[in-house]
Amino acid sequence: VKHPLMNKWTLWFTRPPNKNDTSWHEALKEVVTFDSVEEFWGIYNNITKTSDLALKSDYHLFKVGIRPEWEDPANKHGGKWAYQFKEKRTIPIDELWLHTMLAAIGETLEKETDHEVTGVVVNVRKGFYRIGVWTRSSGTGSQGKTSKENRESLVEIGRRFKEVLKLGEREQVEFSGHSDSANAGSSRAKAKFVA
Ligand code: M7G
Repeated sequence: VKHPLMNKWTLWFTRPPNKNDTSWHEALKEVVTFDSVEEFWGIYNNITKTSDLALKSDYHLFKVGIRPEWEDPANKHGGKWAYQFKEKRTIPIDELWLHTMLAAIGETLEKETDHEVTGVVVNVRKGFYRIGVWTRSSGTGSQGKTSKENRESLVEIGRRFKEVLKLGEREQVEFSGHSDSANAGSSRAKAKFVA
């Protein structure tokens, strides 16, 4: 028996860029699409652990049909909640990323009536690992919601994400809009809100 997921998901991988790359998009590859719990574990058990990936690699797990890029129609008005783990040697990144993926495919990152989450990402960088949750909107109002209601939905996602990562009271996840990231030329743009 297969236990179906609420949504179909696609796993993507960004390999470290090389000098012949002409754009960011070239390093991004679609890996596999699945829609059951059993398929998820089959894939998870057969791919390289995040802790074994080379620097500048990423995994992206997105709802089918949505590319893990700012330019995708589902992301272009959106943003992301993110947290950077700087103690690379001691933090259990494989477990944290697994829990983030399980929360995504189990649909526990948001209220059932919200349809904000487009995907989750882990970045392997020189001084840190970063885990992110991408959303369709960025707090300016969407899907018939006022900007206040929209921000409340996003902050609820931030709270839930923080629980998944088991962060303490003093730690904060930060939300930033992708258009800010694109303009800043980096995803370390100024946070619009925190949770
Ligand atoms: P990052 O991997 O999000 O964070 O962005 P980092 O700065 O900690 O490595 C790194 C760079 O990758 C950005 O400055 C962009 O050049 C490129 N990049 C990342 N993303 C997610 C996108 C994207 O969605 N679209 C485009 N065009 N470039 C991106």
